[in-house]
Amino acid sequence: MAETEDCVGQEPHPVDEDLFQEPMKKRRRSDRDQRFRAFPTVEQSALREYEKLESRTRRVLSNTYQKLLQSVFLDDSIPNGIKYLINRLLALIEKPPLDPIYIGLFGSTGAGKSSLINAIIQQAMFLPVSGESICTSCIVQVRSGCCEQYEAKIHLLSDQEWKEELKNLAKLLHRTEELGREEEDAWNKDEALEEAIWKLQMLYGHGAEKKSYEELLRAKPKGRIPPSRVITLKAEEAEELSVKLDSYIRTQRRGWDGGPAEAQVWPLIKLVEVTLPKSELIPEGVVLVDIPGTGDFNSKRDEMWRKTIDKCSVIWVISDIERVSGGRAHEDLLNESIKACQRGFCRDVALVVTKTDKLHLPEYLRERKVGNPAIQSQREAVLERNETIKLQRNKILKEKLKRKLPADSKVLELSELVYTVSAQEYWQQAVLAEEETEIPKLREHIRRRLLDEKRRMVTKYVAEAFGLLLLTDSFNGPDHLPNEHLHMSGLRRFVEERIQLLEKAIDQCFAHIARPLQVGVRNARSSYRRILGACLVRSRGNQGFHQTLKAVCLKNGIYASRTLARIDLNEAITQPIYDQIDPIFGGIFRPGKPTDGSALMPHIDAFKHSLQEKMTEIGIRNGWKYDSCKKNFLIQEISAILGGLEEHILRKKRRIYESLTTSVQNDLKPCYEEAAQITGKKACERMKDVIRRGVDQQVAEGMFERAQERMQHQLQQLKNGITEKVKGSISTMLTLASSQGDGLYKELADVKSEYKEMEKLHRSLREVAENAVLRRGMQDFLLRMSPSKAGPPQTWT
Ligand SMILES: Nc1nc2c(ncn2[C@@H]2O[C@H](COP(=O)(O)OP(=O)(O)OP(=O)(O)O)[C@@H](O)[C@H]2O)c(=O)[nH]1
Ligand SMILES: [Mg+2]
Repeated sequence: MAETEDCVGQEPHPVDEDLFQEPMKKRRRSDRDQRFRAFPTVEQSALREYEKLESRTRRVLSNTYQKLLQSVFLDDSIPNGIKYLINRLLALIEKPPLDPIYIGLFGSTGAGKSSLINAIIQQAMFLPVSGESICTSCIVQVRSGCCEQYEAKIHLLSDQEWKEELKNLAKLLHRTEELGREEEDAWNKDEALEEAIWKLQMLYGHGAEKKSYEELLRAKPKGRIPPSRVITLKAEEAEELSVKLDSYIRTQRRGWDGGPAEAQVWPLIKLVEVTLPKSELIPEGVVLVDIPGTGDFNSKRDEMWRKTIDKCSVIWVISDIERVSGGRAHEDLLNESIKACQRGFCRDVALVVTKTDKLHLPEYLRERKVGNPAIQSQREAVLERNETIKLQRNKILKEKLKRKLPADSKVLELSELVYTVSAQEYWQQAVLAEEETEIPKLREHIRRRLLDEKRRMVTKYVAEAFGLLLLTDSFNGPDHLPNEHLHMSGLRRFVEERIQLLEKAIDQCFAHIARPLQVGVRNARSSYRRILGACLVRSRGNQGFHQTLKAVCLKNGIYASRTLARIDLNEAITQPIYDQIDPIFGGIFRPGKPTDGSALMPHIDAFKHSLQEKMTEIGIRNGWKYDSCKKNFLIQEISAILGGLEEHILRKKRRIYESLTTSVQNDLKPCYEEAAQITGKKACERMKDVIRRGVDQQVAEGMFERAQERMQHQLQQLKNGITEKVKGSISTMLTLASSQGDGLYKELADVKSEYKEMEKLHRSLREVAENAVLRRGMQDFLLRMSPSKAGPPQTWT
């Protein structure tokens, strides 16, 4: 991203340049214009206007900052108020333009994730794909930058992280028991074991699996590992990079020997980041993330897997059309995505059904209900089936989301939850036209998302900057009314009262979860044996399960690999509690407006409004003629402080949500450790026994109740955190607002011109929004009038 920011920074922007000339009049084809080639004209203009607004705001802030610094530069002590201003200005100047929007493609192996990314970025065969075996071996992030080159960064596990994995792999392979022939066979078929051997052999060569941990520490890896733990590849052409990258990404066959040297570092790869040159098709600021499989045995990689899912603001669950109904893996992935909405930042889940071209016409016609108009061609059949699937899956997915998420979640309002795509037909167009492959639709989804985010972010940024300029300017205003202090202390009392009310409201809001938690705990107590039993039984009995179970215990109840479905005992036995609390939990942390007082944010909003109202009221009563600036600033600044709170809450949400499983995992740790030590005859059965007994004992001693308490405790902590933060910031602000009278006032540099400029920028926010609506309206109108109706007029050049 550094390069990206550089490019933005280099753009010359005289502040007084006329801001919103029609783009048609200014045919300057700068890099900036090029960057939005991915957008149809209407969206291009809106994005460009928002970017201009933002960079000019930054410029004004920077000028103000410099002036302030100059005026206090030689002072021995800088008044607190000025310090506050300087820090706030700097924080705003350094704020990144837009956090990247991560779009996660999440799906079982072979579902077509990598093929889909290739189609979206219009680079056939760029990422490796395979029809035969598991293909993508690690998380791959694809974005476009502003440089001409293709670049990839391969991030490796750190030395420490690898040592930790090595220790576990060695433990897993350590065989102290005497095995019978049958057990020997079972041992050899164990998936966890196979994977462990494979990783060691890949990195250290044959025979590594027989070495002890200490010996492995001394062994020299075959591949070249740079000290920075990042391998950077560069290329002029897509194909060139694709070839270089292939063996890092592609899963290597087991038992394979020799092959490319690059592949030898495969067990160490944590993440691959690919940056394309300015892309025609994915705009800068968007990152497509190929998330293969269901996690990893290595804790660090597994954590990355979870975190990657959680940082996605859009998740596409990718499913092969032939597996979309009834597949267990598909359901698991869907559930995981919905969990990501609870834990993380995800606001947008969609189901992307792939390979819609796969249709056997005679079979389809026979299965199809009679009575509908006759279907003649493959194309008609595919399109009809797409419609049917959309209707069906849309309904199912919506119902599922409704059960898990609060009723007014944004994602439930989305009209399109299901896409039916064909990456193959996108290239071949033998049966379907480009539009019908729905790849363009996915691109549009991406663009809309980016535009929304940009609009939201710039609006907030400009408003915040305006507030700061107001205050800076007011420092240079005329002296204050003599009875100023009186009002300030009144305001202080008012704020204290309001904070108490806020605390009460938060308590009431969190109280909603108490009952479902209780019911959940009861359900968990009555069903944990059955759930645990199901987790510990494999369809093939103990065959091939021995080391996997050991791996589960070594990892405190969690085992994830590329080949098996994820096993998480802690999550499984707490699921009945989650089933009860999910909608309530989602409700507490939902963004947007409340309906019944169960959500947290509206209470904070109400607090904010009451404060702002009070300020206005005081202002009117006292005829704050000169101080309208100050009042406005306080109002703005209250929004800024409380806006920061929202992010704080979002970050805490994950810990709180996971507190149930974390608590259970902690309680069961001794039992897992005991089980992991078991060796010798019938080790698998004995391990299971230890786990069963351990869980029984913990449940009897109140494990689920403790988990419940911990979640409630975490919520209390969040409440305390919120009130502490509010108290701290508001008190700084009130001190600041009354500081001029306290002798902290200081003659500052004149920032009148910056203030005027900022006022203008603030006013034009509305103008930009109106322009966007107007242009969209015109486009829709033209589209309706055009006889062909062949999609939106797009200018790709
Ligand atoms: N017929 C058809 N085949 C497709 C389509 N998209 C992908 N495939 C095939 O499906 C197979 C798997 O595709 P990949 O893109 O490798 O799947 P993936 O989800 O990335 O799989 P992993 O990397 O193993 O997780 C390949 O043989 C692709 O050619 C499609 O739209 N139509
Ligand atoms: Mg793949």
